[in-house]
Order: sequence, then C-alpha cells, then structure tokens
Amino acid sequence: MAEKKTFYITTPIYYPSGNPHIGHCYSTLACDAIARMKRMQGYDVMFSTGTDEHGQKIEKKAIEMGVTPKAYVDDIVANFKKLWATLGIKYDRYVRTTDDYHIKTVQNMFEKLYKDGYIYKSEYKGKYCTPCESFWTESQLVDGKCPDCGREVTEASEEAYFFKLSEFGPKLKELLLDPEKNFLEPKSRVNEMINNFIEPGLQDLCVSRTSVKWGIPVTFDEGHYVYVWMDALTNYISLLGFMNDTYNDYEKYWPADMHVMAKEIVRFHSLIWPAFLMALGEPLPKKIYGHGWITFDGGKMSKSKGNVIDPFVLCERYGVDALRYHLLREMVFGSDCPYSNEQMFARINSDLANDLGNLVSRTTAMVIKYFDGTLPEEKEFTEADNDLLEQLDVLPDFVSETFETMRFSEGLAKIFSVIARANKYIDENEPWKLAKDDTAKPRLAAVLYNLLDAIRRVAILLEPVMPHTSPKIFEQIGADESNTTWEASKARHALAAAVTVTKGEVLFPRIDIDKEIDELNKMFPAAEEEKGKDLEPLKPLTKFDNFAALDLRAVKVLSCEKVEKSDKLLKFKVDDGFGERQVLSGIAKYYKPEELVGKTLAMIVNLEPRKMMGLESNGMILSVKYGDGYRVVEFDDSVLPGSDIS
Ligand code: ME8
Repeated sequence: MAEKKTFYITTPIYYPSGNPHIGHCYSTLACDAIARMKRMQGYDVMFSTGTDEHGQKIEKKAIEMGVTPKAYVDDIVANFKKLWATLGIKYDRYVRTTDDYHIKTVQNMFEKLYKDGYIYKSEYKGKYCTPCESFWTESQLVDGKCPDCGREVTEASEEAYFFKLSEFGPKLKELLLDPEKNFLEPKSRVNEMINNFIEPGLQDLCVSRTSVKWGIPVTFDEGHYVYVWMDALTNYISLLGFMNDTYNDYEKYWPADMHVMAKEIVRFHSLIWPAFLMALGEPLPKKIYGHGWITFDGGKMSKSKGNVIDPFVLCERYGVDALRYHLLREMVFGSDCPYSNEQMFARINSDLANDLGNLVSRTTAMVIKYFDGTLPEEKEFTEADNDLLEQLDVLPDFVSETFETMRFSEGLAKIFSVIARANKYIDENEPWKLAKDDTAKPRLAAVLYNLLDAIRRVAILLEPVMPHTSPKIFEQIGADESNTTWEASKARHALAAAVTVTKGEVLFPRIDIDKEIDELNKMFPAAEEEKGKDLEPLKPLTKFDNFAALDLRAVKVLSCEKVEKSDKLLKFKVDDGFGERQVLSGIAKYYKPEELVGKTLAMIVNLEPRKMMGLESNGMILSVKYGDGYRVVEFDDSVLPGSDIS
C-alpha cells in the first residue's frame, strides 16, 4: 500500500510573557484550517505549536512576581492551551522550550555546530545596566538610558558564543531568489530581506550569554546559556525527535511544508533558520509565510469603547466558528488588518446569518413543507441548473489552492459568492410556485435536491474554517460520512436520491449591532479618553507575603522641583510621618512641580535607595496610567502623613 503523503505545518512558538490575545489567534487559526483541510485531503499531518519560554524578559517577570520562571510560564501556558481548546485548534504536538527533549536537541546541536566550526567563542559588547543586570542594544535604549529602569548604562562586554551567520549571505540570497522554490511569501518580503540584511552584510549571531541565566546551559562551558533564536527556532525539529530520543518523526515529516508567522519574525525564519540548517547539513523548510498584523485602533490593542477583543468573550457570545470565519475572511494575506467588533457583527449578519444560515433553513423548511422531509426519487433536472453546478465544480480546487497559500479571504469570498448564487437559484426557480402544480413535483424535487447538494458541497469546503458548523449542516441536510469527504465536494449529486432532512437549530442568530455594542460597553466600561490605552495583561497570582513585604504610606509633599538635565525626573522632599526624605519620580512630563506641593500622595517607603542622575531616591511615588501619561495617586488633606496603606 502506498504511504500517505505527509504535511508538516507550524505556528511560531509564542512568548508566554503575557496572556494570549486575539493577535496570537490568527497564525494558529490559519494553521489549524490548513491542517484540517490537509487531513480531509488524506495527508498524514503534523501541526505543531508551542511556547518559547526562556530569556531575560520572562526571568524578570518571574522575579517581579516572586515566583520561579518555570512556575510563571506554567500558568500562562495553561491559558494558551485553554484558548486553543476554546477555539477548536486541533494541534498534533505542543512544544515547550523547557521540555527535556527540546533541551537535549538544542544542546546536541550547539555541540555539533561548535565542533564543526560554525560556532566560536568571542565577546559580546553592548550597553549594560548594572542594577538590572541587562545588556541592551543601542536601539533598545530610551533617551540613551536603560528601557526598564531609566538608569544610566555603560559600555560592557561579556564572553559569548557566536554563530557564523556572516558566511551564509550568498547561499541565502540564492535560496530567496530561487524561482522554483518560492521560499518566502509574500514575495515583497524577499527584497526586504536581501536589501536590508544580506546586501549590507550579515553579522555573526550571538547564540549564548552568561548574564541571562534562564536558558539552556551550554554543555561544555559552565555559565553559558543558549540565547534566544538558537533555542526558539530549533523547536521545529526538536519536536520531531531530531537529536533526541523522545520522538522519532524527523525522517517522516521534515522538511516542514509551511512555517507560518507574522511579518516581524520573517527575518529570523528566512535567514537565520535556513543558515542553522545549512550548517547542520539538514534539508531546508519548503515555505515561509509571513502574514500581516491584526491591528487595533491603528496599531495598538485597546479595550476602548465597544472594541472588546478578549477572544474568550467573543467565542462565548458569538460562537467559535463566527470568530474563526471572521478572522480568516477579513485578513488579506500580506496586509495588516484592523480588528473591530462592529465589522465582525456585520459579517456574521450578512455572510453567516443571511446568506449561509438562510440558505440552509429555507431549503430544509421547503423540503419539509412540500415533501414531509423526504425527497422523492423522481426528479427533473434542466439546463437552468447548469450555472450553479458549474460554479460548484470549480470551487474545491480554488479553495484548496487559496487556503494552502494563506489566501483565506479570497477562498472564502468565492465560497460565499457560490452561496449567494444558490440563494439566487431559489428566486429564479420559485419553488413556491412549482409547489402549487402537481405535475411540477419532479422539477420541484430537482430544485430542492440541487440546493441540498450545493449546501453539502460548500459545507465540506467550509469545514476547515468552521469545524463545529459543518457537521450541524450535514445533519440537517441528511448528508453522511460517505458524501462529506473532501473528495466528495468535487462530486455532483452525491446525496442519497431520497434524502431526508431535519429541522435543526438556527445556525447563526442575527446580531442587533447597536444593542450588542451597548452590552459590550456595559460589560467592559472604558472612558472615551482612554481610547487607545494599552492595558498590560493581568499578572499571575502571587503570594500575600510579597505584598505584605512592601511598606506603603501616605506622604505629604513639602517641596518639588525639576531635576536638571532630565526631562523626566522630579525631585521631591516629602514628610513620611517620621521625618523628611528625598524621593525622585519620573513624572515631570505630566506635572508642573508647583502643582504637587502640599499634596498627600501614596508611596512605597521601604525600597532600597537608588541613584538617578547622581541623586538619591528613597522610595517610589505611586502613579496610575492615565491616557498617554500618568497621574499621581493622591489623598485628601485629612489623611495624615505616615498613614499606613493596605
Ligand atoms: O515572536 N497580529 O513570539 P510572540 C497577527 N517567540 N499576528 C500576531 C499578532 C497580531 N497582532 N500578535 C502576535 C515570538 N501574533 C517568538 C517566536 S518562533 C521560533 C519564536 C502572532 O509571542 C504572529 O504569528 O511575540 C507573530 O509572529 C507571533 O504571534 C509573535 O509571537
């Protein structure tokens, strides 16, 4: 027996540095829809996703929360998995970079590349913030200072290993320009890679650090940890068992057919990843697809009015398949796509409730009304049926081609144009008139049969995108396993001649758009002036002791002035109830110093002193994010300095 053809598709592995949002959903949904279609087409599919759990950002968040990095990521990974389950994502493997087998692969690979001379030891130079123990690149600095704490940084270096990326420029250029391979889609990104990165000369890549300890240890040099991309990209082969004993699927599935991601990480996948594989002497993935971003209010995610974008809430209120359909229908491959609830409601109403939902409910209702639910065998087909049938015949190949090249929006638009054609076919053939004439029964039966069979065929093609809806449709129109395979979408008249329909639930209830926007506003009140505000995701739970260790007090501002040569800092003298102290706060952009004198503010009084711009700060004044700036947290005059805040 011939072996099944394999198909391997991957999402990026996401950073669990915050909870997943609707932006993360797009790549995963696209991969899920393609994987489902390929399974229906008889492929042996491997669809992988996962989380990229190491690195400085996660280490820091965990320290802030007072938990271990592993405990911190475990919580967030659980949320990612919950979201994928809610969205009906059927992945075959979930890789975590903290999994033992992945660690093994990265270590083995690092050793091999070192032995083969592709990795060498040198010095990493950068801007270093001593208190934060962090290196930064010039472009990461804010006003020349540490982006995390605002303090001065110094030139520093540390021992590090480097990968000889610089050697691979010509080979990578050849790969990107190979017309047979079409390695990177959309093509517009090929020039970007060549002009911006290859032509100016690729720099060797730092692949280990000693200052970031939440990572995979380099086996032969204690104190070195594998850094970022060598760890992350390797997931695509570690999860197949490359250089580890946990899995044995590398021969079977590698090279990947598709790596899917958004545009900002195309560079790493189309330059660094192939270079690693070239150095290892392993085959290269077949295709890299870099889609655009889902944007919110012109770029940022926002909980502004009526624009709730918590995917759990959307799924619960409007249905998983409506959200899946909307995201895949709306995003044109290669472009960014603004998200709006209002647009989603309009799509649900027009495409799903009106066009698809109505077609199914009208057709089944007529079969029940005119034939008690079961069509007679005798039917009279005519030339008037041809246009609809011909449109259906060309649909499966078009859908397959558009879906597997990430052009969901085109493929779905075409499916819905055929659904519209079927609705028009009802109006053209006027079944209600045929029903009045007994001699026209065979024609009436043929019209309704054509409609049921058209519904069957489009529902098969929609199943990868709406996996919960298509089975409901199949049940209502009396389809069964034999005529709902992908192959069966190509066949005319595959439904039983004497098919029986059943009246089912309304597939997509219409949404009263204004009322729904009001409801969302009530559920998620957000002031108009907060529009565009970028809310930090909620942090994981922490111990009460972490809170209790902080000493929070009310303090009275005795004096306040700008710190020379700083556009951010204000210097305060405050009365903390026990005496005077000096404290600095980075709110100069939002207040004139004199506005704050005499105010009673909230402050953490037991932070270790720290120096900024050569001045000592003894504590931290609390502020709340307000629009694009901050407001101090303040009390009225009756609160005495030194009063405990708890
Ligand atoms: O970059 N619109 O992880 P990440 C569309 N760990 N897609 C979006 C999106 C948006 N608004 N927001 C996120 C990393 N995505 C690395 C990847 S892979 C070896 C390592 C999706 O959590 C999109 O796929 O920042 C994007 O490329 C990815 O999430 C970035 O995820």
